[in-house]
Amino acid sequence: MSLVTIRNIYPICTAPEGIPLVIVKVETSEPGLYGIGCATFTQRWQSVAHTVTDYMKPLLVGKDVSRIEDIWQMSMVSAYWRNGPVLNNAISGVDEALWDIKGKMLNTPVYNLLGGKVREAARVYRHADGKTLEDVGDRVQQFLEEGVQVVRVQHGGYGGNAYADYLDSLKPEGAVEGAYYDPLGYELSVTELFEYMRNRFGMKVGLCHDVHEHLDPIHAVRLAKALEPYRPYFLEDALPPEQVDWFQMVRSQTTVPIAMGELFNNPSEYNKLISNRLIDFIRCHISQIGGITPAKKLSDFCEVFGVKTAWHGPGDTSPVGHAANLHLDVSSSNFGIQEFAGFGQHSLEVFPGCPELRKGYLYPNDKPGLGIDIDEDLAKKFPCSTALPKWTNCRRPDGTINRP
Ligand code: GCO
Ligand code: MG
Repeated sequence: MSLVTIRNIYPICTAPEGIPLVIVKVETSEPGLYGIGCATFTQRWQSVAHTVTDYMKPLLVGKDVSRIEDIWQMSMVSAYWRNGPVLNNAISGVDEALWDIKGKMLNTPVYNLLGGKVREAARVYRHADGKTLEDVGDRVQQFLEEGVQVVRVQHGGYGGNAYADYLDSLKPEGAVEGAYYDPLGYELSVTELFEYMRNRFGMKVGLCHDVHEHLDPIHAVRLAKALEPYRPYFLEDALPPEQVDWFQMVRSQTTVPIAMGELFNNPSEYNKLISNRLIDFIRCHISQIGGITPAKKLSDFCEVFGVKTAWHGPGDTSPVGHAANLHLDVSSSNFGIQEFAGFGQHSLEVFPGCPELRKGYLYPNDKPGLGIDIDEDLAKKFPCSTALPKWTNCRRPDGTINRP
């Protein structure tokens, strides 16, 4: 095949489940040959879309589609300042689309370009939450009956604030609006949650929990110590990225497996955590670090230090992003587990070729490239909202903003 070049690049913004998603489509000089990639930063989806149109397109149209590494490196430094969430997501959309194109040109799935399968499917963990401990437990039971082996348990969302009806009594006069929560009440609720789950399900079920950076560092250490007898599968985001040096104390005080990464954009945020073995699972949001190209490098770097992958897989990762996660999952020896928020019916229709979940495992198909497509006409029927998120206006009882 003669030289194939990038002919057009554009964003497709769609919200099949009400969550804004950004997909990038890269069309080539070869009629009918195109790729798609995930560029989803849901809180700033418009900024990513503009970046794709205003900068990635003029930068890359005419470039050789085979030069994935060079295009990634060139895109990363093109704005001089780099490693931010908006630019990284725009780069990810192109990067994943180029891997998709390369697979299509070679008539093979992307996982074969990453070293081939080391497993047939990726074991997933699902999200259980609820109004009461019994509700959370019932949700765990449902997942176990579906064959899921690891469940993330939360009681009242992040910060356990959903049912803290006493919160108003803790606020000062004239408290401004926000997503208030009580750190102490939350911290105590987590040990109650794990006590309940272990009494109901025993010690063999994998249970993880997402602190979502809602505790002061020393209280995060205290919580990790308190959970040790309950043998969590992992404790996630116990600290905000700005306080990761406290992980040394977590490590010295407990053997609770530590997961961190969805908020990282920049290698300098995770390099030392990995090389000093201060975490057990790296959880980056792959589009947040720039796509498959950096994620594969990060996964291999982690393998050297015995750190496993648990890529971010929430509702604000697109099905294309979940497919990209999965091609890495099935081809990485140090894969740990895959977060999977599930696909709604609209998503299944907008994104033909979604990976299939069967008995707790997510299966890729054997189609060339990422194995997933997007129905652009149908995508248009689910416009993205421009409303700003309220949950990130996270506040402690006295009104202090907390990392969300
Ligand atoms: C997770 C994450 C998400 C994030 C969300 C932010 O572990 O899946 O914490 O729930 O809060 O992706 O937009
Ligand atoms: Mg999380």
